Amino acid sequence: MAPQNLAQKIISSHLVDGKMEPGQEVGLRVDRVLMQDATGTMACLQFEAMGIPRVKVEHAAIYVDHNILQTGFENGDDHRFLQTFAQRYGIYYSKPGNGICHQVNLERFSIPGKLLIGSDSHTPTAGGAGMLAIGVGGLDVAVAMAGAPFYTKMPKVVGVKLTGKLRPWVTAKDVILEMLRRLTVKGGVGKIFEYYGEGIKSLGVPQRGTICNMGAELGATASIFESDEVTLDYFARQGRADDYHRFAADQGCSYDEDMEIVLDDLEPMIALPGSPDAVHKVRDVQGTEVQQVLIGSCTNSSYTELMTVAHVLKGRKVHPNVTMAINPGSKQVLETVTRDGSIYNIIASGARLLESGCQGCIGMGSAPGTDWVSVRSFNRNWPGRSGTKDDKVFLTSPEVCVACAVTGKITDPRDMGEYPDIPWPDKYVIDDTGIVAPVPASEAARIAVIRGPNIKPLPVRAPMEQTLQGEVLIRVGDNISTDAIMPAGAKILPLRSNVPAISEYVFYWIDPDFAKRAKEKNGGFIVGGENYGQGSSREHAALAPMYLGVKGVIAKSFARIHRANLINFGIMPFEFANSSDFELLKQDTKVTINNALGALKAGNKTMEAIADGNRITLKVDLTNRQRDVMVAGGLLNFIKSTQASR
Ligand code: MIC
Ligand code: SF4
Repeated sequence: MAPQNLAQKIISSHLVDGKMEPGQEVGLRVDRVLMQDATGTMACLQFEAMGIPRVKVEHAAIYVDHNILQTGFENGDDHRFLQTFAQRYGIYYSKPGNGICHQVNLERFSIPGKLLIGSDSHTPTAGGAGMLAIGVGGLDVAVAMAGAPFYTKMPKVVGVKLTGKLRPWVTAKDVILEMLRRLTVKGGVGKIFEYYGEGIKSLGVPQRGTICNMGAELGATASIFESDEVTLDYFARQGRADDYHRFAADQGCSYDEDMEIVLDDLEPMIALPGSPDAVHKVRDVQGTEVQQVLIGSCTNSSYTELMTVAHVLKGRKVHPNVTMAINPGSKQVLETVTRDGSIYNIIASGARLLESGCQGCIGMGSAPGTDWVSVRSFNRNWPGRSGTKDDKVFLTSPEVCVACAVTGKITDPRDMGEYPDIPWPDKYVIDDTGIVAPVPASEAARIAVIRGPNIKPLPVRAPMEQTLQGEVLIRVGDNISTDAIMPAGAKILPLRSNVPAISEYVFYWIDPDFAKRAKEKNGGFIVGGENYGQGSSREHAALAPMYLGVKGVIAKSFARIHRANLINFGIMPFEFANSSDFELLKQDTKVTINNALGALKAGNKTMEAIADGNRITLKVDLTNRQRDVMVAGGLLNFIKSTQASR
């Protein structure tokens, strides 16, 4: 057999269907799954609808980290549902306050060489510990928990050679910001990034995790590092040396594409408001006054980062015009920094210490004031995501963040003196109090699953119609994120378990009348530009439009997870054969696609739409399996029909 890279090794050892040729669909056996609260209630309801008594993967975990504000009964009810559901069906439950799913997963449950899928787009963070970890929609997780394979297109594997060593104050965040600068937010679609070379030796597992985490912003399927002595060291300090094994690429393996980054050449970088790929050198934008600094998120809230921040803050104060808040990635991080005494420097500086969780990253608190410049160590800054319309959110490393907090303006941290070289802790504090184990299968029947009134039944689409007909309900431009389609934030996120209620907010920031119009017109079509649906895995960006009667999205191109979610919920993802036809499909244009059902069944690669008298060719790039799913009206219907016919 030809020498294989890491991605090929994991994919070939998990392959149950299809051929490993880039672009072909592959079916993969899933070892482990991860869910979080904002996508997890739906995934659990979907799993329940399949009637399987116990999860069939080797490890499943659900983390409460997004919806933890508890401004009404909704979040608490969801937490209770998830905990009882988890105990009953064989899932580990991580309580609110225990940390962000990706950080806790890296610390406590990552295993090199395993295949993990998770209902959150930053699941690839676990690639920092040698896992092939892929972000997917909740329904894909539910199906995997039922023991079925996960299907995706075989990605291209890009080898990224890291040479040299990062200079002081330059960090892993700068590596991934450099990738975004070079490749943009759509440069990673259909690709896995595999980092190798002597440069990886100086990056710890959490730093590798930072790089893999923000590969999601490239649109990548996953990112991965080998497991080596650095990984072993991390696992040993986690008290999990037994979970380690060496997992390396074969000597002489090759990649579909190659890149190189010379670490010594990098400088502190920052993404300007609006998009994670608007990357510049900090030096080029320094001096801008800052009103808010936030440190945390699944990208950058490990022990080393918090310790570095604490060290910089020692004997210093947060600038009078700046409000600074920190949300540690996990209880373990917070506990270890507290044990070491460094938490004192953070509190004494005047920074606000928040609990471990997603917090301001998803607009759950910490929304900036009008015209504030907000500098964050997060991974996403699409307009409005912070919870404030017309926000100005910059993304950068914790090192740049803390420099800004102290000086009150965008500052290159190399102006802050000597770089604090933080050693790893001898041992992290190991205390899994925040993780509730499932009860043994033999006792599971005694656990009653508790449902509050916020948890509404799952809406299901009817099978595919013969003819698809309706008006264009909205036309949007390129790189529309799932945050734009289905916003989050403190008002909307608590409604994730209630599709009728959350549907009222589809496209809320772009066009608050969208939901009303969609209902009045009995559904219709959405028209989009390139990379439609970039960003999160939230299937509500498909599920809620489906509930409003949307039958198809016609776009120039799609982001991977959102495209899969559209198919899972029976919404046709059409691509323009000729992208200039985009101009013909304005809001209110009447669209008819005759014999859509027949064309789907016949395997046609195109369909013709009649749009106010114009004929437009639409590409239908679906595998046979996806066609069957579409005909059934979505994946849940499809699975149920295959279960019934067995
Ligand atoms: C995000 O960062 O956008 C989220 C919130 O974590 C989402 C998941 C969700 O919307 O529930 C993601 O990244 O998939
Ligand atoms: Fe949470 Fe933000 Fe990470 Fe999403 S990107 S999982 S909201 S911390």
